Amino acid sequence: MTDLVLALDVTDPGRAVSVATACAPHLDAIKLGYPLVLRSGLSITRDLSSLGLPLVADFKVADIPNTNRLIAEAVFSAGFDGIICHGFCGEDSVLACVETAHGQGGRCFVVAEMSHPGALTFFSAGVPERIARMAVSLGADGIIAPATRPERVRALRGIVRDRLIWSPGAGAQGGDPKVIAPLVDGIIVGRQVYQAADPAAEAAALGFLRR
Ligand code: OMP
Repeated sequence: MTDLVLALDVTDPGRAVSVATACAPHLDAIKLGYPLVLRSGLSITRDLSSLGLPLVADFKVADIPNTNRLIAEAVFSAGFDGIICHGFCGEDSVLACVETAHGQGGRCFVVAEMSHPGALTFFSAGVPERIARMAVSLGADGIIAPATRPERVRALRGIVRDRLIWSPGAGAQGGDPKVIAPLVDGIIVGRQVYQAADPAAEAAALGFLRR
């Protein structure tokens, strides 16, 4: 079973709520990040809470431990259920997010390797493996790994074992959802769904991933 996570990078808050509402029956979680929250404010969680889906804040938190903690506290106070942080800032910074998430009954995902071509400038030479190992040792709930590079997801699975892998990069970024879904616990899809003429139908069509 692979979860379908909608990346709700819709910049108009009203449309974001209507897309999320239409797609909700076909989703397992919704991921919200800067493109929407910078326009809507954190209170968008109130407009989405009635959907009954986990809401994950993708702020790719990447700061010193104290600042990470303050960001994570704001995220969970606003009603989010999960947070995504970067791993490259090191153990103490990641731990601040993991501890804050767990203190609020939430989950923390750590970006191990990004999905875009330029990611390989720095997410290479064993760095993603080191981040994945660190995420496991700090008790993070899962990692983010690229649907654009299934072979890398396989390699990282060998490290994180039964921790979750959520994977963005299918659809608009060129990854094949059929290839990546069996390798991961959650597939993150944005534009393929929310830019479709009928987002709910597109989300429903991805339902085969969830079986
Ligand atoms: P689409 O490319 O439109 O499907 O959106 C992918 C979503 O996943 C966006 O919200 C990205 O910010 C996010 N994402 C990546 O695309 N690549 C990554 O390496 C990491 C993320 C993420 O952390 O979610």
